Formats: sequence, structure tokens, C-alpha cells
Amino acid sequence: MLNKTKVSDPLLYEIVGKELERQKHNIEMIASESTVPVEIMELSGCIFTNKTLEGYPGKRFQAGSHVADELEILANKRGMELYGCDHINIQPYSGSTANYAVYAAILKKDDKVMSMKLDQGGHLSHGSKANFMSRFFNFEHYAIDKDTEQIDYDGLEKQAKEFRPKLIIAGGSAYPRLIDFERIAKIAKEVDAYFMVDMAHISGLVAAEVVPSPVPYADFVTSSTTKTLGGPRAGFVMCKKEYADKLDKGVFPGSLGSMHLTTMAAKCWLFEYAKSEKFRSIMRQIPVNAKHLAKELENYGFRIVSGGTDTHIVLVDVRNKNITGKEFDDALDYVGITVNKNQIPFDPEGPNVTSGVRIGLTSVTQRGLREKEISEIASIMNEVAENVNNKEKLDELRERADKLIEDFPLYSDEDLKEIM
Ligand code: DSN
Repeated sequence: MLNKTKVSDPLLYEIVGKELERQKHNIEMIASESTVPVEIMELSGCIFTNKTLEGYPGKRFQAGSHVADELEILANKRGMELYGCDHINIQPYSGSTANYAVYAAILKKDDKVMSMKLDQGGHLSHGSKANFMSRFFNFEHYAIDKDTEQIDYDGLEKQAKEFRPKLIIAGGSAYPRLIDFERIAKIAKEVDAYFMVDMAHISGLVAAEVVPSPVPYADFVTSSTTKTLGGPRAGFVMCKKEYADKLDKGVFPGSLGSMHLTTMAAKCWLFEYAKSEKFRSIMRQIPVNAKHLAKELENYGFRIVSGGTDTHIVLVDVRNKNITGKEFDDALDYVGITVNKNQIPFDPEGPNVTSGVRIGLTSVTQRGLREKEISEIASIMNEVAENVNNKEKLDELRERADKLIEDFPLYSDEDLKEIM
């Protein structure tokens, strides 16, 4: 794939090669990451990159669109079949821009929105003060219950009745449990609000019917394609039939410009691949691996936020080990296990230090790791936590981690020839 770059820009080729080596030897456990099929990389760089296009099939602003029309129509059809939705728009560049498109479709300046708090599992684009959307809309955040560390649905209902939002958002990036979409949809209906689910993290699990789908309940469902779905760096959004026009206008011209036809091609391939038994069996294994890791870490004395997981995410409170999330994240990175420091609910630490780490099981499951290997990872993690400042011990653990992942190649030799 990079034969020409190898000659024209050896320095850049070397940097890409170094990243390949890093990924080969690392145990990647960042919850928003996945190891994508090579076709995703091929299509993400395909000839459609030369084409600029705005609008929708049959209503384009640039000529020469008939082939791209075929692509968008096919990708839409495959996406709608996969999720059983009334309408899909696959032009968003990411999960965040899919969210912005929904805001553009239905909200006016200063409208009220309710979403989960970022430091309790929500997402930046759901109205965090740090995100520019908070300057345009009036966001209030619902909380999770202090004891269960799961959404406080009664509290959400009470708050919605008082606040009367125009939109309620469910979903986030560090919430490991199932969300009761039906219940929130009912609350939204009662207060005459739209209901949007950001299913970015779980969209692969939803596609494989491993976790319940929000599609029957939500007016709008947004997603990125990079997480459990394991696709290109892009997004998409679905809605009920009655909002199709509004949504399409919210995407273009409401919030985005010309579409990225390359990642659209990759999404088209992905939506078909996600119907295969190969994909579905990987998705089934992900929560099995996640539950196993949670149990093992608990046995080593870590506290698992919310007491477990139903998805690919394990959120771990590391305070029992007398370390911070940052210290654990740094030490794990040193030994070749990549996670991210993450605030836990009601965290006394800020986002740069944190009391926890978020661990994702998608990539390792795609590489073929099962319970036996997950036990070894838990054991290494525990020793790392107990030796964050012991370089000699960490070097030993690094060898153990490398030996473990060696048997589960990132890509086959044949694929590697295509990649580089
Ligand atoms: N939202 C960020 C995450 O979940 O890691 C990036 O996708």
C-alpha cells in the first residue's frame, strides 16, 4: 500500500513503519480502538479521494457524481439492513460530527438538552463545558447513582420533568453497562423531548445483536465507526422516517461540507462485513473477555466501577493500589499494554491525573485473545500496579507482555505486505 511513499518519502515511511511495529508488539486496550480489516485501509485511501461532492444522490452540487451516487446508495442500503433503521446518513466524518448534525437538525440556539456528565461516562460533544456546543445550547447533565454507579433513571425522570429539555441524549464513552433505552425514550416522550442515543462505543455489539439496539426507541442514533464496529475513522447517523429530511439538512448543509467518499466506501464494505458470522463471533467474545478481565482484576483487589461490565469496557478504580490512573496508565504503557487514564464517577482527581483507567477489549479479542490470555494480562496488570516505580520489575513484565502478544499477530504476513 505504501510502495510509492517508501521511495518518495522514506522518512515518513519509516514513521509509519514504527507505528506498525508499536502496534504489533503492544497489547492495545484503549476502548475506542480496534484492529481493522485491511480492506478498511485500502478503501480509506482509494480513488474516491479525488472526488469532491456535496448534496445527496440525485441532488448534487458538483457534476460527475453518478458513480459516487451508486456508492452512497449501496452504503445506505447496507447500513439500513444492518441496523434495521428507517433512515441513515453516512456522510458524518466522525461520531462527534454526527452528534453536531443532530443538533443542527432539531435545535435552536439556547435550547435545553440533557445528557450524561463527561466525568461520569458521557462524551465531550454532549455539552461538556470544554466543547463549543456548550456555548450554543443549554446543557444540563443527569447523574449516575452513587451506590450502583449506573444511571439513576428516577433522578433522570424527575430532572427531565423540571428542566423540560428539547433533547435527551443517552450514551457515552466510559459507561460499561447496558442503558435502558426504552425507559429513557418513555421519559423523553412524557416531556415532549427528542431522544438521541450516541452508540459510538457499542455499535459493533449492537450490529451483532450482542447488546440491545437503541434503534427501535430513539428518534436519532449516532455513531462513530472506529470502536467496536472496527471500521474507518468516520461516523454515521440514523433516524425515524419522519425526521429524515430534517436530519439530512442538519448534516449537509447544516453542519458539514463535502463528504469523504473514501471512508464512505470503507463504511460500505464494513456494513456488509458486520453481517458475517466471523464479525458476529468476535463481537460475542468481546463482553466475555471483558467480564473475565473485570473478575480477575477484582480478585487482585482492584475495584471495578459499577461492579462489572456488559460491554467491551472495564472501568477500574485503582485507588486500592495506592496509585493514580495516570501512574498506572504510564507504567502499563511502559510494559506495552495501552489503556487510558479515566476519571471514575465522583472522582476526587482531575482528568489529567484520575483515579481510574478505562480498559477496552475490542482489539485484543480481534487478535484472538481469549480467557486464558486475559488472565495473564490481569496478572501482569496487577504486578505493574504494585511496581509502578520499579523499573527492573517493569522490564521483566514488558518481556512477559511481549511474549504473550507474540502468538497473536496483529495481521497475517499476507496482510502485512498489503499494509506496508
Ligand atoms: N471519545 C473518545 C474515546 O471514547 O476514547 C474518542 O473516540
